Amino acid sequence: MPGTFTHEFATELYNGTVTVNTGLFINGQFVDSVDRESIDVISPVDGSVITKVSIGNARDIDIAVKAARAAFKSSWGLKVPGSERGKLLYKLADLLEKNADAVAAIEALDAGKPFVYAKGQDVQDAIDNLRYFAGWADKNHGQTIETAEAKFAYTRHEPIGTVAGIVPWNFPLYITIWKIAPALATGNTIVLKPSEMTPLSALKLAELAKEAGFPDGVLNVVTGYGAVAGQALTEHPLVGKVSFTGSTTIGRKVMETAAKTNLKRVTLELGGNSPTLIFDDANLEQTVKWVCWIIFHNCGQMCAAGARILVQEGIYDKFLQAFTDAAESLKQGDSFKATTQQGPLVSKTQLDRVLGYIESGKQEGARIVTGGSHIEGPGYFVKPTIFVDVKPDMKIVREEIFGPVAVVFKFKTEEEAIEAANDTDYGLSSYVFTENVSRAIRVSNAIEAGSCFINEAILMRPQVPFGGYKQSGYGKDMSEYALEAYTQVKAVHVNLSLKL
Ligand code: TXE
Repeated sequence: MPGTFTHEFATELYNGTVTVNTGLFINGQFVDSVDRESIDVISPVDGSVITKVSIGNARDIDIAVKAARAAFKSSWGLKVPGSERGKLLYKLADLLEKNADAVAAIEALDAGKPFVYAKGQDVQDAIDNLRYFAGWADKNHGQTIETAEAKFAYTRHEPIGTVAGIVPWNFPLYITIWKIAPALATGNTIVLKPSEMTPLSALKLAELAKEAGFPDGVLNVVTGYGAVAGQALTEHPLVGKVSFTGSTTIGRKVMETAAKTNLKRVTLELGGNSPTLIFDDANLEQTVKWVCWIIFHNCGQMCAAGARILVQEGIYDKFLQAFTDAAESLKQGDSFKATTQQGPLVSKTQLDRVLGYIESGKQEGARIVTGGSHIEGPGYFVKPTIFVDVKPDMKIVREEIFGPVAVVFKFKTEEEAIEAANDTDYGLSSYVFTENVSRAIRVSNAIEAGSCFINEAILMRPQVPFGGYKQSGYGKDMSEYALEAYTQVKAVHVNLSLKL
């Protein structure tokens, strides 16, 4: 029998008991993995073991995919009208809202996020996305096309079948919803593979989906290692599409595997190394607040983090001082305290990776203005770090650090800033701070990235597409554009005259 994890919270922000089923969720039931193997779930706050969850292998994936395929044919897909699918998604959103505190507490415990953000951002954004796509479920129509006298054609937006959602650890619940909501709204069934580091919120979501009344097999969750369960999903011949969010290295591999097997469709949301451009006329006080969010929110573990900060020479000194003061005042620590603004990195591996980048920055001659070290203790906390005296070819400039580390450049002209902003293999997001509207639009048009935020940070909305240019991947999450990624268009030609 699969286990249950129970945790009692008695904290400043949340008091209550949460339970999470720790088996695999396949065909509407929590079950043990075939091999009955499990993995430790580690707290990033102190390195302790929170619980264990089952880990699936290729055989578990096969069982889950076949259950999802059977559900697609018998009780979802073209069998259930969009309006009914929408109702279930609304119900799931309502249940998530009802359980928002408990789910946020799970996310805070598992990923080390401050509870305030886990609830106000991750869980709330997940609810908003579910409702947005619930509304689309009965509105994703095709077209009627006149072709000749007594002839016409029409298009149908049909689901692909069974899709796979492979999810990382930085926004475990929120990114899970990016996959589930459009997939189910458009009539697909799904097998989800959460990150092995943060599996708990997806398992809780599975329990809520069962309570909402989704037919068995429509939504399945197989926790496990990427190289085993994730790889098996991308190889499986009954999976018609993979939606992947993770590293560029694994994204490349997912694409290769999809090409070598059944040519399944692939959408990839990979890393980034986004530029933040600050012009002389920017509002200093507001810009500093936004920039702290852009690079330090979620401890910098954001694909859209604007880590390369380009500042015009006239405002450079004032900005650097104010930004340094703000970074030094960020409060790190206990996720369940109202004052905590920053948690730890997600794992020891991520801590070592980020410290490795900081070391490489020092070795290559960049100068640390503040931070630059691990905060002593059992948790994976790193001080907010700012580098200056950086050169375009340094590793800390070229690669995605994925931690609370900013590199700050000085520039003179708009042209120079645009060139530096685009000097990267990535193209996920970008940020422009200026009070000159013409410049804001001109610069955002010139930046090679899938998003540009003008005078604000990464505040994503379900109505707005998100996805990269260049090696940040392709395909969009959220918005009407995401519907295309989960449907295939059939053209039906009709001859009313019956004549040749
Ligand atoms: O990512 P992986 P990691 C970037 C960020 C970070 C780096 C490494 O720079 O430092 O990637 O993080 C699953 N087939 N991003 O190693 O390995 C894995 O189990 C199928 C940016 O954690 O790409 C997990 O569920 N799946 C990113 C997911 O892929 C496989 C968010 C992501 O893990 C697999 C996370 C395989 N062969 C990291 N191997 C973003 N875009 O936001 C692993 N996985």
